Amino acid sequence: MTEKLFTAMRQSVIDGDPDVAMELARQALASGVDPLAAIDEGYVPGIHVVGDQFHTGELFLPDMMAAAQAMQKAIAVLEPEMAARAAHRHVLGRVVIGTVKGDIHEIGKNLVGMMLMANGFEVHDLGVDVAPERFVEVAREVGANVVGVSALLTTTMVGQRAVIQQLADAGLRDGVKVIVGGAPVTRAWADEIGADGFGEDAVGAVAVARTLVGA
Ligand code: B1M
Repeated sequence: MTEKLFTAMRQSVIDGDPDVAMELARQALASGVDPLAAIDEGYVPGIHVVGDQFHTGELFLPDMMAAAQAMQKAIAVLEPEMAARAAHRHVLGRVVIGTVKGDIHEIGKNLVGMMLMANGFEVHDLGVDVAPERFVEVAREVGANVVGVSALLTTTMVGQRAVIQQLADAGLRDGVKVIVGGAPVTRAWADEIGADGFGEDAVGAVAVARTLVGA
């Protein structure tokens, strides 16, 4: 039953059909399916198929946009339940998260933010196309212990280095741990730019964040 639901979720993203994607998310909630499992095992495999087909030229940018929209609409249905599960938890740390300047990919970053929230972190999400100065400004403003920087393009990954550099220039680097992630990001890249942690996926990002704040 759940497998059937996940297969339909995957297909709704491939079809770029937000109505079906949202309806399936509602069905998942009604039948007590873990919202994170619905995202990871239902919708995410669908967006990966779309990405691969875009890469091979079988699908085009409008198809990728429709798929992303279907996925985001479904996640919006699941989000209140994830937030409810996170309520009344002890705050483990303050995280400022965003996608680097020049990059508008937000689905993975949103998932990381939601997972951190669900696991007891206070999360300040700056959105996409975020200038390094903005990461610094908000990190200072909220007293962040962790800054999370997402990048999905090989051309924008350098923005992660810029955020680390600007945190250092602002004298905040000692008190702020930096986690980087995103599809093209590797542990070797994280080490090269002097990040404190690398998250391969949302679950990995939470594990790294917990370690970095000593939780
Ligand atoms: Co774009 N895009 N896209 N795109 N897109 C990719 C990334 C691409 C790999 C597709 C491909 O060619 N196969 C390719 C990048 C190639 C490269 O540089 N290596 C690509 C391209 C080329 C582009 C454009 C340049 C296309 C064009 O205009 N010609 C353009 C760039 C726009 C820009 O940013 N300036 C573009 C645009 C778009 C859309 C707007 C259509 C849309 C984004 C919509 C949105 O986010 N609102 C889009 C999409 C949807 C994708 C794919 C299909 C899916 C990305 C996604 O959401 N994945 C993607 C192909 C792919 O990844 N297979 C592709 C699902 C998500 C759950 O995974 O984001 O990897 P991901 O996040 C994971 C982990 O990476 C990690 O945890 C997450 C959850 O498990 N993670 C972190 C992410 N951030 C983290 C931060 C952390 C820790 C872990 O710590 C802080």
